[in-house]
Amino acid sequence: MKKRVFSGIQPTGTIHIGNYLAAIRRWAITQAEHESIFCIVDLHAITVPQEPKLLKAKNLEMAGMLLAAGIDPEVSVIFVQSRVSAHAELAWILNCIIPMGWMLRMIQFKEKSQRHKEQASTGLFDYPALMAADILLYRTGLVPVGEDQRQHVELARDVAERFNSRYGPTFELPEAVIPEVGSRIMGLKDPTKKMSKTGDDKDNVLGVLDPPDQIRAKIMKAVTDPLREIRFDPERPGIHNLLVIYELFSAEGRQAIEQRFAGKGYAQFKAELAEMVIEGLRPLQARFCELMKDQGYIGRLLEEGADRIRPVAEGTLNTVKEKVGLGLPVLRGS
Ligand code: ATP
Ligand code: LTN
Repeated sequence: MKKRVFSGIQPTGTIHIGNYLAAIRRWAITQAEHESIFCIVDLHAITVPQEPKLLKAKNLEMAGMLLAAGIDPEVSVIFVQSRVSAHAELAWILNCIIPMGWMLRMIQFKEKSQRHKEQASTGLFDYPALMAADILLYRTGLVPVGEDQRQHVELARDVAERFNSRYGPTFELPEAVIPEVGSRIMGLKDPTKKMSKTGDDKDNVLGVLDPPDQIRAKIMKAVTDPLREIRFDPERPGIHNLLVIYELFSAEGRQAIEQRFAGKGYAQFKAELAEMVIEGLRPLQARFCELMKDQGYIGRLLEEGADRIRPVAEGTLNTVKEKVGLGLPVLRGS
């Protein structure tokens, strides 16, 4: 049976190869297998401070990136989260059935709030409830994401089960779809932490729009280890991460890659990896530049996407309100 696919990406920071390999590229490859919906989550973006003048432009830029990566607006729906108000409304209702204890277990909040200390907003804490609303509004079956989002998708599933058992069958139970390889691309400078769009040292992050010279420089500076042996070994996070990136861009098997670099030095491996990444990203960068020349077109696509999907979201929201008992009873007389 065909399931609905939904995923989201924040319109913030540098779009990096972790976002591309674990999320955007896979969305494009599998989009025709199911009904696919991709959302640029600007309401999630404002959980940390954003420059108001830049945020709208970032929405367009992210849409340009999704299109450049091959997401076809004839096949999939692309839209901006804040253009469909049912997301925020359902998030509130879900807030009222999610136990605090579940939210307190969310690892991403613990990590991100560390960075922002006492400035961390209530929205940042509540982020998973909004994400659950995104997913459940469309009766989503499959949620393709990177490893860092697994816990949030599981929360969405738990919320769906809790709602269904309290109010009767309403939501589909969603499942995370996480790639076997590359579900967690690590930082180039600190390969013990995931590469991240925001708050990272520039040299830690390989941006999909980085020009060739920058890609070369960042990869050459990437942290490895003193062992000088080019082998897939998760115990050696630096070289392992670079090999995984090579594997994903080359589509070669692990054995073939290890054989190719047997007895060779890290410098040669890194140089070849850089060229592989540069060539892999070249068509995407060219398409992105082309698309960004006509921002009116991207804007219209996003509005059409929101218009197409809004009735689905509102349909679910109305069912939910009815079940929860919000609004007025049907009154007799005028
Ligand atoms: P931030 O670090 O600011 O939270 P982000 O890089 O995690 O940003 P998101 O917009 O939150 O970017 O995530 C978009 C998608 O990219 C999600 O599916 C997420 O799981 C995936 N993703 C993010 N970082 C990585 C990574 N380092 N490796 C693999 N996938 C990743
Ligand atoms: N929290 C996600 C982005 C996101 C999302 C979603 C992903 C918001 N809503 C719904 C999947 C489904 C992140 O990548 N940080």
